[in-house]
Amino acid sequence: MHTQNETKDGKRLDHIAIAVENLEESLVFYKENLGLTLLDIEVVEEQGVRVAKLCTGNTHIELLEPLSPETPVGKFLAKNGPGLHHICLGVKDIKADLDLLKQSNTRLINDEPRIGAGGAQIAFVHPKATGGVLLELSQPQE
Ligand code: CMX
Repeated sequence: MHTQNETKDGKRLDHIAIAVENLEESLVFYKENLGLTLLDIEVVEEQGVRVAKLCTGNTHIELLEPLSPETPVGKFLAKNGPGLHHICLGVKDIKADLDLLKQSNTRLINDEPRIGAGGAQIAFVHPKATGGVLLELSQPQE
């Protein structure tokens, strides 16, 4: 049965990600000044980022620090400076969702799932398809 926190097929806002130069410096605001709880800091080599996960109820905020300037988030910071990087929908069956998006010729960045934070299967939808916002789909590890 679906709850008010998710759609009939189990989609829900999982997190909002913000690109930052330095996690520890950014955590002074989010954790100490704002009072959010830091759940975890994780290196996700495949994505080239160090991720701090902050609890915001049923969703979370992710702060993304690039592992080097050559990574995608490093390049994003060089081009745009710190700021909103992507939003993420948690999904129950990412392969089925990707198949549906392919059937509608939606422009995807990833045709097949990759591994993201927490071992989740993730895939990005191209911002051209979403109104200019990078959208991540994420199926949590069982
Ligand atoms: N917001 C809006 N547009 C963005 C964007 C962003 N954050 N990042 C990239 N784009 C745009 C680019 O400008 C580009 O547009 P054009 O096609 O018009 O030139 C397009 O999206 C594709 O970007 P790209 O960098 O050229 O394409 P890549 O395939 O090399 O990489 C992407 C795409 C988004 C996966 C990569 O840039 C990226 O950001 N990777 C990091 C992903 C990440 O945050 N992982 C977090 C893991 C933690 C977790 O599980 O949540």
